[in-house]
Amino acid sequence: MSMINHSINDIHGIANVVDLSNDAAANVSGGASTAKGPAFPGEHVDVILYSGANFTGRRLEISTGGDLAGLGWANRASSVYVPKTTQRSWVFTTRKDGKGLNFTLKPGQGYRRLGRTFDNNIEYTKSVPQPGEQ
Ligand SMILES: [Ca+2]
Repeated sequence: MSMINHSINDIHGIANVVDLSNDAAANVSGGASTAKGPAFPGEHVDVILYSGANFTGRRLEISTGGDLAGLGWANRASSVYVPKTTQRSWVFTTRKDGKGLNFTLKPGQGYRRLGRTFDNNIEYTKSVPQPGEQ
């Protein structure tokens, strides 16, 4: 357990944790023309996975969690975003059974660049209650 915690802390240290809930969202979506910034679809999209860092490359919009291999997205995401319209937090794990190393994003949060533990290494995602919910 201590090793897992250490790894997650390490990831937070090297990854850019991006809180897109406020002005940062506008900055990202209006950023470099080469980057496809996060869309804000607002309807039936809970999570957006991007094959490249900085919300670039191919994107996968999902609203139902599970094994990403079935969508052709196992070990592929390099940046992730949970739109602020999403009602729950989402957990991302390195194993397709939902175990292994993991991190959680609240609505409006994303990772511009996943650290080495998670880059191209997410196999499963699911929604989880927000803190304080049952
Ligand atoms: Ca990738």
